[in-house]
Amino acid sequence: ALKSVPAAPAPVAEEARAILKRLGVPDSVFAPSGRPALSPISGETVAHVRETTPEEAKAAIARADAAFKVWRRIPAPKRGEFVRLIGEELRAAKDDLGRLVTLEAGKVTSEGLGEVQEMIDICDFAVGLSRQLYGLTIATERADHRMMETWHPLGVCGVISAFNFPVAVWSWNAALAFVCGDSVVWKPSEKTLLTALATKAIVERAAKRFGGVPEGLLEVLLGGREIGEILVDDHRVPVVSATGSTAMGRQVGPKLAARFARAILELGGNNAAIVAPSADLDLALRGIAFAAMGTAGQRCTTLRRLFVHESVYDRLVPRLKKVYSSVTIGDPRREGVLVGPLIDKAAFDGMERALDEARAAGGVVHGGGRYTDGECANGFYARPALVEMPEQKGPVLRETFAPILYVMRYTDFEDVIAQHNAVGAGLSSSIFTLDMREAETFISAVGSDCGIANVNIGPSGAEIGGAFGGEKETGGGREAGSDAWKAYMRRATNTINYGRTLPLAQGVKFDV
Ligand code: UN1
Repeated sequence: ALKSVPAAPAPVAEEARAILKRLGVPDSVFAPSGRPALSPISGETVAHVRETTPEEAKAAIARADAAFKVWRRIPAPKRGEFVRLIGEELRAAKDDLGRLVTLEAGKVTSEGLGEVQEMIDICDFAVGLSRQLYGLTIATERADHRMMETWHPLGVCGVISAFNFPVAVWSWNAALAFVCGDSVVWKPSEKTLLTALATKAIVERAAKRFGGVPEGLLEVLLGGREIGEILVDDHRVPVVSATGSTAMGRQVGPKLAARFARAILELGGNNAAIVAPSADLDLALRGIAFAAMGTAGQRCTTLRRLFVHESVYDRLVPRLKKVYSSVTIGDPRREGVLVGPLIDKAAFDGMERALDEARAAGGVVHGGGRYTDGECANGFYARPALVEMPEQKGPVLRETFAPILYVMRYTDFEDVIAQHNAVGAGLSSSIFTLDMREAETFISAVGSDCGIANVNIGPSGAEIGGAFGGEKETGGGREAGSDAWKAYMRRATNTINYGRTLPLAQGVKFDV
């Protein structure tokens, strides 16, 4: 029976259109013949967005290339001032943009707002970075010489982003690219055009306040894969940062390699956690629940595989099952809802297929299936599934972008590390243990092979201060914090002779 719930929130399309207006998205971007922008909350069409034609895409890249040639001459701390203003505009727009993320991507309210906070955080980081694009001074082997490295702007930076972090992923790339002196051409997911348009309007406000931002510093290409391909194939784009599936990366990576462009790839994850005998089980339970069910299992960093030591399995897994069966699913705008809709039918069908395969492989499925209560009838809401597997095989070995957690028992620590690493992807990982030998081994050279390895927190929800990305089929790229900025610049090594002779390196003699 339905619990007594407050009146249904406002119709999705109306609310989204009001936000777009408030955020300053012009009517000219919409056209009846355009691509429908849907909300996964209700399946409603919010608007029809005019798509970018191939000719327009090429013209946009040309404008971005011209903008780069102006922008690279602006001192980096001044470029940082522009990003500071973007951060200010994002602060002012946080409620609206966060809500639009909820409406368009289906994230629950706090996660929609959290996504915008992530944008603000990376802007702050980039502002500081704009005064710290340091190169080294290096000891030379020659007398009266100096050797140093200089970091220069690189060019047009292509950004291809996915529906699940429709605006934060753009910001990790764009905030760095802008302070590094690059222009940006952004191809957002065709499933999240509205948040992209809103972001563009916010950046334009910052540009107006800054004054002197060259036209074309941020271009947005709206459309499907063909439009993305134009960006990937264009020789004026020396670096492309692409977030999405490993299948997408397999297309994009070789194309970029063929023209010697730089690729920053952030692809699939098949992230695991190990629960060791000494684990704090209360803490592990919360960590696992958020990492596995948060964002309805649609994060690259979502927890998908759980290895539980046999000595704690019967204490942890029944509690986990309880959490799974009682988690609140529903309209992500409602207070208390933790699991919103999947992005579309294809995502739901993929989940069902994986669960069938898991059953065929001997798995016992708890939960799963479509949730259609009340106002959820028109979206693709799924009950999160916890699947007890006899071993790691079948669908456990790949990423299904949905809330499925495969649970397995383990006995031996070395063996579980081997199993942990025995999948294609290498994005994020974690261990719950109070044993410092296990914890340190897990994050050591012989432990997790992932780009992110955590202790006593789940694999998802990384802060922007660290470099974000992973190894193997995750693509090897790093975005956001630490020294990820270096991928957006080119490095020149400079050797200066301030003497009167010409000593050659390696002791070579060449007297003419
Ligand atoms: C993604 O799913 O593409 O670590 C990125 C996290 C977020 C980013 C996820 N900060 O879960």
